[in-house]
Parts: sequence; structure tokens; C-alpha cells
Amino acid sequence: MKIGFIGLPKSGKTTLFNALTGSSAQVSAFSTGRVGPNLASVRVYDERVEKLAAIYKPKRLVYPAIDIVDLAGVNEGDGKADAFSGDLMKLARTVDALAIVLRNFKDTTSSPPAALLDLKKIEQELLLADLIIAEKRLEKVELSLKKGGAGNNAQTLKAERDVLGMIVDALNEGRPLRELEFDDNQDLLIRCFQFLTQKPAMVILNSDEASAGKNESILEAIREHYEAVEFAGQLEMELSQLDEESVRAFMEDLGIKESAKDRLIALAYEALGYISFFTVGEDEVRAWNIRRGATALEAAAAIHTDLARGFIAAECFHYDDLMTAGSDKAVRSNGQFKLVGKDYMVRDGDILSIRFHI
Ligand SMILES: Nc1nc2c(ncn2[C@@H]2O[C@H](COP(=O)(O)OP(=O)(O)O)[C@@H](O)[C@H]2O)c(=O)[nH]1
Ligand SMILES: [Mg+2]
Repeated sequence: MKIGFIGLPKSGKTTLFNALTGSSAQVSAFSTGRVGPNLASVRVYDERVEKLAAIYKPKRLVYPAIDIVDLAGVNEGDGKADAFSGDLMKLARTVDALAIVLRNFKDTTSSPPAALLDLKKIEQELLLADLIIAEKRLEKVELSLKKGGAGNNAQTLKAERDVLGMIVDALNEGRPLRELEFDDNQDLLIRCFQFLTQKPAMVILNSDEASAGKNESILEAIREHYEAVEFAGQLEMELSQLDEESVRAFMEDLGIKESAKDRLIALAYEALGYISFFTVGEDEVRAWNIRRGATALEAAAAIHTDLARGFIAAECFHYDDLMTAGSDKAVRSNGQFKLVGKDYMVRDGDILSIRFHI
């Protein structure tokens, strides 16, 4: 899963990126105009993995990872660049979810924060970027239909024209595409455009240390449309550069229970609708993430394409039952162990073992 940070210049994207990933990319106050996005991978810690490891004593523990991209690394620093250049939008299309960063601290040019207005601005940019793509393609499709040269393709082109027409209308009304419903066929037709307003999006309110925790009204307004979280980015970045021991002491002092990283991950799972399943064995105990509603076959595919191709069945029991029973033998004798087919809907906490042959 890849999350892209997007926002106005100097909203603190790079600061947050550093805080969350433990990196030390340059923040724009000291920008060198370096080209290219900042990219890092963060481990998704899950305490259930450790509990499982206590039972299976594997050689290694493996956690899923989330990639975080600080998108504006592309064009920040040279001052002239448009905050939402074509290059940046192109890159933004490749992520699974957007995290919109809003400035809620007084910046060096002393303009007071206006997080909700900034959010509107960003939404407009995203709508516009999608509109340009949809209109351009619609024009082309209509032209081919008019020329009548589409032949066997006419049916598909008509379907594409219809769905693009619907999309253009929605975007013109200021509606993001994630609010629209598409059937499977339409989904297939528009997937290649990677529309930005169709991606799951969450909001990070980046507040100064003094006001953090006191911005409920702003957060409430944001939460009408998005999953949202408040970070004190600057402070989090400073914390991330300390050793673990000092961080824990600091967090206790400040009454912070969960690190920014953990809160972002939880939010991303929520926004994307992700759940975790596990595989266990002598070699490794491992957590995997998939979308809620995914089937045993999709879980197999997440592990390896061969497992999906040669899928026979999945042995399945639940983490909670294992913890109560104490061992998988006990789970079996309790009748909580089952064999499921490819259409089985995986639950958060399922422990799976795929039977397959190729
Ligand atoms: N007071 C305060 N300043 C911040 C915070 N986050 C970032 N800044 C400052 O805002 C400026 C821009 O930050 P940067 O991360 O480069 O923003 P970007 O342009 O969105 O990547 C820098 O001078 C940061 O030190 C914050 O949470 N509080
Ligand atoms: Mg930056």
C-alpha cells in the first residue's frame, strides 16, 4: 500500500514525512531544490504477531509495510513551480491513497493558518486535474464515434462515453468521483485513468504544538468528508530523532498514547478499509494486509501468485480462538478449525494456510 502526501507548499509535508518515517529529508526552509519525491517504507506493527510468535517460536517475524511518498518533493524549492504541476499529479495517480496535509500553524511569512480554505483549494486542484483528463478522453471518444470508424469497438466506446459523461458532470458540480458508484464494467473502463478524486483520501491537520488538541471544531468540519487526524508535525519530527527510551518518556510527559506513525497507519487502514490476516509456521509468523471483503483466493494471491493459481482450499482458524484455546491442537478439538473455499470472505485476525498445487 502506498500513501501519497499532498498539500500546499510549506504545509509541513516533508516535516511529517520525516517524523513518520524517521528520515531526514530537507524541509523547505532549507530547500536545495532537489528533484524527486521523498520515499520511505514504514513497518506496520501488530502486537498479534508477537503473541503468535510466542506460540510458534518462528525464526522470524514479518510485518506488512506501507510506502509513504512525499509527493511535493518533486517541485518544491524552486519557488516558481506550481504546487500542483502536471508531474506531481502524474505521480499522485500512482498511489493507493492520498493524505492531504493542511497547515495549522503560523508560518514564517506570518500568514495565519486557514486549514479549511486550504482544503477547498486542494480539492479544487484535484477535481480540475481529473476533469482535464476526463474531458480530453471524452472528446476523443466522441470523435471516433462520430467518424463511425469504431467498428466492433462501438459498443465499448459508447459505454466509455456514457461513463465519462457522468464523470465530467460530477466533477463540474464539484463532486469527487469517490462519491459515485460504478459497476464492474465501468470500473474496468476508467481504471486506466487513475482518477485522483476516486482515491481514498484522509486528512492530516498539522498543528503547532501550542494549539494541538484544541482544534476540535476544525477537525469536525473536516470529518464531514474525510477520516482525519491531528499531528503536531514539528514536535513529532523532533521526537522521531530521539532514541526510543527518550521518546517514551516524552510521550508519557505529554500524554501522547500512540505515536504519530501508529495513528497514521490506523487511519490509513480505516480509509482504505484494510484488514490483517496471518500466516504461521516454524520459519515465520507474518501479518498481511488486504482489503476488507477480500476472499481466500485474494488472500492467497497477496502471498504469492502461484498460491492463487493452484488454489485448492485454505485451512483457517481465528487468532482470538487460538489465544483462548492456547494451541492449534486445542483449536481443532474445539471445532474452530475449518477448511474454506476460494470465495470465503477473510476476517480480520484469520490465520490461513493455503493448500495448492501447480
Ligand atoms: N510551528 C510549526 N512549524 C512547522 C510544523 N511543520 C512544519 N513546520 C515548518 O514549516 C516549514 C515548511 O515545512 P515543510 O515540511 O518543508 O513543508 P512542505 O513544503 O509542505 O514540505 C518549515 O520551516 C517547518 O519547520 C509544525 O507542526 N509546527
Ligand atoms: Mg517539502
